[in-house]
Amino acid sequence: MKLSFQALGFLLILSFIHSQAAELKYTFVVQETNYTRLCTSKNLLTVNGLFPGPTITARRGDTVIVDVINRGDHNITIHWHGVKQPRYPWSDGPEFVTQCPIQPGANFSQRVLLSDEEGTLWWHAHSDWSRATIHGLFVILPRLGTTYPFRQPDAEVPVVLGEWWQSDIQTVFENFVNGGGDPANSDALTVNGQPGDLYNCSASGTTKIKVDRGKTYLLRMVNAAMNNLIFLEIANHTLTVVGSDGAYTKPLVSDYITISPGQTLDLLLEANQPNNRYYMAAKLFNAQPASRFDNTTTTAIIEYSGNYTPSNPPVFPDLPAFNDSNASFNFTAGLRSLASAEHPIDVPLKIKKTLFYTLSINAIPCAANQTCEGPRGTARFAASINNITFDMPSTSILGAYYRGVNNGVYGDDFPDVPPLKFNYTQASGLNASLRLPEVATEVTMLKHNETVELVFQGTNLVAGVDHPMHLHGHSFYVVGAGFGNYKRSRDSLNYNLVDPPHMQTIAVPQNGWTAIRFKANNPGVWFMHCHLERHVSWGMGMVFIVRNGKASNARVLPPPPDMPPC
Ligand SMILES: *[C@@H]1O[C@H](CO)[C@@H](O)[C@H](O)[C@H]1NC(C)=O
Ligand SMILES: *[C@@H]1O[C@H](CO)[C@@H](O)[C@H](O)[C@H]1NC(C)=O
Ligand SMILES: *[C@@H]1O[C@H](CO)[C@@H](O)[C@H](O)[C@H]1NC(C)=O
Ligand SMILES: *[C@@H]1O[C@H](CO)[C@@H](O)[C@H](O)[C@H]1NC(C)=O
Ligand SMILES: *[C@@H]1O[C@H](CO)[C@@H](O)[C@H](O)[C@H]1NC(C)=O
Ligand SMILES: *[C@@H]1O[C@H](CO)[C@@H](O)[C@H](O)[C@H]1NC(C)=O
Ligand SMILES: *[C@@H]1O[C@H](CO)[C@@H](O)[C@H](O)[C@H]1NC(C)=O
Ligand SMILES: *[C@@H]1O[C@H](CO)[C@@H](O)[C@H](O)[C@H]1NC(C)=O
Ligand SMILES: *[C@@H]1O[C@H](CO)[C@@H](O)[C@H](O)[C@H]1NC(C)=O
Ligand SMILES: *[C@@H]1O[C@H](CO)[C@@H](O)[C@H](O)[C@H]1NC(C)=O
Ligand SMILES: *[C@@H]1O[C@H](CO)[C@@H](O)[C@H](O)[C@H]1NC(C)=O
Ligand SMILES: *[C@@H]1O[C@H](CO)[C@@H](O)[C@H](O)[C@H]1NC(C)=O
Ligand SMILES: [Cu+2]
Repeated sequence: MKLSFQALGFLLILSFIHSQAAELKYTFVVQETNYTRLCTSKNLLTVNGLFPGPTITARRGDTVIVDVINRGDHNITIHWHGVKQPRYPWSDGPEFVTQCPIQPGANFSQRVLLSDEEGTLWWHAHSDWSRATIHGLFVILPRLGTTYPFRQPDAEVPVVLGEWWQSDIQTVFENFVNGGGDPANSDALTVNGQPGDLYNCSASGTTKIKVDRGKTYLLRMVNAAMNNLIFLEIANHTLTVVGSDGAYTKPLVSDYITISPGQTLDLLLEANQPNNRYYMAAKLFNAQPASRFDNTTTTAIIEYSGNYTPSNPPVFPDLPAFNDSNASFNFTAGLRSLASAEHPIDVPLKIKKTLFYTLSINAIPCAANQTCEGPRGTARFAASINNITFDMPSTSILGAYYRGVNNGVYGDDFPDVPPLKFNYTQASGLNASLRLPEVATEVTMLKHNETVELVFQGTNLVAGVDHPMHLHGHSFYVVGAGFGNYKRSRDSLNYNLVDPPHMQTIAVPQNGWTAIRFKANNPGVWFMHCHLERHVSWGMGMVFIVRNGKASNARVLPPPPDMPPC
C-alpha cells in the first residue's frame, strides 16, 4: 500500500513537472555561406551556415528565446510564422510593421511565445527577399505526457520545399523592383535544399528518405518557396493529412497535395508498398502562369531498406497538370479541423465586424525615368487590397502606435469594403481605368475580442491568380470558398461552422473567394499579406491593429530593451 502511494505521488510530481512550459534557447547567426548547386557555387545568406536553416523543436506552450546575431552584410528581420505571440508583437518580425531591421553587426534577442500551436510551423526572414535562403522548420510537439491524436509515427521527416535562383537573390530582387515587371523565374524547386536528380549536376545531392516497410512516417512539410503554390506527390503511395498550420485536422487521404507558400502540412506516409525506390516529386501549381515560368520538377527519393533490385530510375508519380485549379481547390476544400474533445475549436458564430477585401494585381504608369517592364511593357505592376497598394513606411508601425506618436506613419482608414463594385471576376473587357490603385499606409482598427468575418475576393484586374493570404498574430477558421463572385445571400448558407480548418495561410482561388472568421483576441499590430513574395513586394498587404482590452492582462506587453532602432 505504502509503495503504491509513493508511486502515485511520484507520478503526480512527474506530471506536474511535465506540464510546466519550458524556456528554450537558440542562437541564430546570420552569415554568408558558400553553397554549390546546379554546377554553380555562390555565397548565400544563411542562418548558422545551413540551407534550409536549423529546425527549432519545442513543446506546446513553451517559450523559445532566439538570439539573432547579424554577421551578414544585409539588414534582416526574422518572423516565427504561425506563432501568435500573445500580447507580444515585438518579436513578430515583419520589417517596418513591428520592428526596424537588425542591421549588420547588430543583434536582437527574440522571445517567441507559444500558446495553443501544436504541430508544424516554420520561421523565415521578413525583410525584402532574404527569406529565399533564411528559413527553417519550427516543430511544436505535444506537451509532455500527452500524445498525437493519431498513431505514434515510427519516425519524423522534415520536408522543406524551396525555390532556387542561380543568381544572387538580392540581385533578383533589385532587378525586379527596378524593372517594374515580373521577377526572374527561379531555376529550380528544392526539397530540403536539393533540386533533385532531374536537374543537371544535382544527382549526387538528391534528398533521400530511407524507410522500412511496415513503418509510418510523419512528414513535417512547409512550402518555403517565394512565388509558387506547389503540387506534390509520392509514387504509388497515398498521404494522410493530419495537421496544417500548427493545428490538427481530420485525417484526409489523398494521392497528391497542394501547398501554398507559408502553409505547413503534417502528413503520414505509410511505407506499405513493395520494397523499391519511389520519387517524391513536386512542381508548381499556377492556374494562369506567365508565358514563361519555372516548370521544372524537384524530386526526393523514398528508398525502402532491404536487399532488392530497385527500379532505375525510381517509380515516378502522376502529378496533376500545372494549371489544374480543380485539383488545387479540391485538396484545400477537403481540410477539416479535428475538432475533438482534446482539441476543441471555437468558431465565432456571432459576427461583430464584417469585412470584404478585394485582392487585385494593378498597373501604375511609369515615370519618365523609370523602366517599364509591367503589363505589355507600358506600365509597372502593383498589387492591392481594396484598391490600396500598401506603402511600407521606413519606421515601425508598432513603435509609432505604442508610443502614441503617429506623426503620419499610418492612417486608420483602411476601407471595410472595396471603393467600387464591379464584376470582379469578369473574364475580359474590364475597364483599364480600374487597374490604377491608390498608394497609402492604412490600417484597420479592431476592438479587443471583436469577432471578424473577412471575405477575400480575388479579382481579374490585370490577371487573376491564387493569393495565399497570411495573417500574423491569429489563426482563422476557413468557413467557405468558391469560384466567381462572392454572394452573401447564397454563399454564407454553405459555410462550414462545424469543423472548418484553423489556419494562418489560405490560398484564395484564382477568380474566386474565401471566407474566414477569427476573434481579435491578441492586442497588437499584425500584418496581413499575400505570401507570394512578388505580390507583397507590389503592395498586397495591410495591417490590423487590435486595441488593448481593459484588463491589465489584455494589453500589449512592454517592448524589450534591445528593440533594433531605425
Ligand atoms: C565558393 O567555393 C568554391 C569552391 O571552394 C570556390 O571555387 C568559389 O569561388 C567560392 N565562391 C564564392 C562566391 O566565394
Ligand atoms: C548583442 O549586442 C550587444 C551590444 O552590441 C552585446 O553587448 C551583446 O553581447 C551581444 N550579444 C550577443 C549574443 O552577441
Ligand atoms: C542539362 O544540360 C544539358 C547539356 O548542357 C542541357 O541540354 C539541358 O537542357 C540541361 N537540363 C536542365 C534541366 O537544365
Ligand atoms: C506502382 O504503381 C503502378 C501503377 O499503379 C504499377 O504498375 C507499378 O507496378 C507499381 N510499382 C511498384 C514498384 O509497386
Ligand atoms: C517546360 O516548358 C518547356 C517550354 O514550354 C517545355 O518544352 C518542357 O517540356 C517543359 N518541361 C517540363 C518538365 O514540363
Ligand atoms: C492547361 O494548360 C494547357 C496548356 O499547357 C491547356 O491546353 C489547358 O487548356 C489548360 N487547362 C486549364 C484548365 O486551363
Ligand atoms: C473535385 O471534387 C469534385 C466533387 O467532389 C469532383 O466532381 C471533381 O471531379 C474533383 N476534381 C478533381 C480535379 O479532383
Ligand atoms: C524620377 O523622376 C521623379 C520625378 O518625376 C523624381 O522624383 C525621382 O527622384 C526620379 N528618380 C530617379 C531615380 O531619378
Ligand atoms: C461576370 O463575369 C463572368 C466571367 O466573365 C461572367 O460569367 C458573369 O456572367 C459576369 N457576371 C455579371 C453579373 O455580369
Ligand atoms: C482605385 O482608385 C483609383 C484612384 O482613385 C481609381 O482611379 C480606380 O478606378 C480605382 N479602382 C478600383 C478597382 O477601385
Ligand atoms: C476578451 O476575452 C478574454 C478571454 O475571454 C478576457 O479575459 C478579456 O477581458 C476580454 N476582453 C474584453 C475587452 O472584453
Ligand atoms: C538598414 O536599416 C536601416 C534602419 O532602418 C536603414 O537606415 C538603412 O538604410 C538600411 N539599409 C539598407 C541597405 O537597406
Ligand atoms: Cu498574391
